[in-house]
Amino acid sequence: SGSTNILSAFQTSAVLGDSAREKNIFLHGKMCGQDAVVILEKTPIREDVLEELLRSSSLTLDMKNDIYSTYRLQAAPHLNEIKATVVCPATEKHVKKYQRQESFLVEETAEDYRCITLPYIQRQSFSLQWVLNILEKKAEADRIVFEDPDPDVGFVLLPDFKWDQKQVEDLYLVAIVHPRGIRSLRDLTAAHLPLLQNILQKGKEAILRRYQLPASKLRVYLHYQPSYYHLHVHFTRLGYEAPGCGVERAHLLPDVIQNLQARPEHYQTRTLHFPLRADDGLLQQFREAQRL
Ligand code: M7G
Repeated sequence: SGSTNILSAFQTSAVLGDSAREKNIFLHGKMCGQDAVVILEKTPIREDVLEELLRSSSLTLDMKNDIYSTYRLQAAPHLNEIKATVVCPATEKHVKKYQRQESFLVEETAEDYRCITLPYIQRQSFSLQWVLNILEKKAEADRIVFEDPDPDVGFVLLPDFKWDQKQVEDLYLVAIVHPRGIRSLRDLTAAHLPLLQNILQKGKEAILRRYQLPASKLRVYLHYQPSYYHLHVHFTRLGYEAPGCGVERAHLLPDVIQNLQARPEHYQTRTLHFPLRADDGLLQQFREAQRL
């Protein structure tokens, strides 16, 4: 927290993607000699500052025609913020993650997982340092919404860094599990049911207490493939289309629990489908194994 201007040192080399609808832009460039990714995003208009916004801003007429008119509204700076996310130093994989890309659906059998996916993610996946920092209270400790410290069924619930916490409309939290070594959905067995049930139950309760948002307004899910191979669960507000939350990657936690209750080895044996981006190294592996 506090005021800084590290972005003045950022030299843009490429626009990785942008969206007029989402009002964001993804940039690649250099910062202090290191590769960096910068994401700029206009934040939602908040209801709690509407009054101030309407009364205190200056208005310039753009056009008027019959009953129609458009204006430019110059809001006070504190009512018109842009959220900036910085990844520095960024790896090539980070740059690829934020680059707009065509994607392809992969059908991963249990054998594909063992022979293609697992060796690949063991060779290269994103560093888990940020996750360990959270579990060890070395970063974001003041942002924790709820923690169950139990080493077997415990987790830390905190705001996802995509959420600025200013409004509940785009609520986004992540629950990061305390036990180490559970990489993804594929590692889950019936032995993890107490962990998963604990996250679902206590996560919902904590969100109701803190944000007055009931379980009927929450989407609780895991990604497969995830970006980070330390088990974590996403909690987002129903109706909010979080960036990157396509249906193909999401597995609702209550469904995961039921699948494991019905078949303890469900996720070791089933074929799973997920999209991979054209430049994803894992896609290349599936192609080389002629599984695509
Ligand atoms: P994922 O399903 O592994 O990958 O989710 P995805 O990013 O492709 O969806 C990881 C989640 O952790 C994402 O929702 C990220 O926005 C979030 N996240 C990533 N990082 C590096 C951080 C961080 O440093 N702090 C917090 N609070 N959240 C993060």
